[in-house]
Amino acid sequence: MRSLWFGAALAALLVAGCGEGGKKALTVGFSQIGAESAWRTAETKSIREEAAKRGVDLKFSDAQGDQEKQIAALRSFIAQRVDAIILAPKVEDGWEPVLREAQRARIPVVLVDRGVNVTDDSLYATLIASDFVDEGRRAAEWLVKKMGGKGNIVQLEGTSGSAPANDRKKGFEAVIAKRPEMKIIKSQDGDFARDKGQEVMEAFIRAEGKKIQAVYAHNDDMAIGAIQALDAAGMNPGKDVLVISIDAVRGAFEAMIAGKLNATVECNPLLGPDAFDAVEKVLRGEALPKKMVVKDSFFEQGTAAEDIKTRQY
Ligand code: GZL
Repeated sequence: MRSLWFGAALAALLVAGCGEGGKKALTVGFSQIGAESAWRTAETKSIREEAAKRGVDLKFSDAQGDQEKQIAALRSFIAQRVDAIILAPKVEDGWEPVLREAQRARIPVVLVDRGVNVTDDSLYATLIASDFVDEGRRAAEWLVKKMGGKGNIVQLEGTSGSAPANDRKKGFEAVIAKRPEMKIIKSQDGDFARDKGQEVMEAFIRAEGKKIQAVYAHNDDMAIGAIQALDAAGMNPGKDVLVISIDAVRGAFEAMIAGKLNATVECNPLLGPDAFDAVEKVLRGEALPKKMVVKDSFFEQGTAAEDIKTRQY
């Protein structure tokens, strides 16, 4: 009789932990940087929605922009023995110890949206991200054409130490370096944030004033902040001062329709489906490429009113 009860209890336990169709539901830890930009919010939404769609038990941690909190979150996921971890690493350095702990616990880590510097790339299953160097290059090539190969540019950089800031700077400056009559007269970290972008742009205007002929912002949020500063200074952004940025969030299309932003290089944040495909593949023991490059488009003022109708973020 006793074994009958035991069997029923075990069956009930097994069913409780299963998704539909009797398969055990996955438990995945997601360490998100924070909510610094519209892009970040769109990425979080994509991951949460995809987890819900697949019946994944998602343990979500928002680090409020603090890498130490991200590392603590990963240690907590390891202690909870999650099946896999998704990590959006704020900066490139400082991850090796905690990634080794995950590897020792045999918990695969999928990187989304930003890369890491490690001595051993077996510490993560794959990186799903855009090509930030190419994004910077495309922004520079557009400016070279628009400015006729000459003029003064100011650069609003993303979070210092982050892969997108490092690579968007690298790609952009490599193109401008080949143009002796184009000069980056100011460059500073605006932390991918709108208010910081406005603040840094105000400082640039105090220092350089009308010498500024173009603004390159590493994301739309900082560009929108810079546009507010240029407007306040009566400098006519989008006309007398060209403004180009990266992300292609809804606010960028609104700024282009208003004639204040000239162009934006897309950086697609809808990484949920690819992230969970990668998690499922690595848990099935399938090999993954070390990097999966996200495809990005390019948008200019002239088509913004049409383009905005089909934007998903
Ligand atoms: C890019 C992402 C960047 C966005 C910013 O993958 O890491 O961080 O370009 C966001 O808007 O804050």
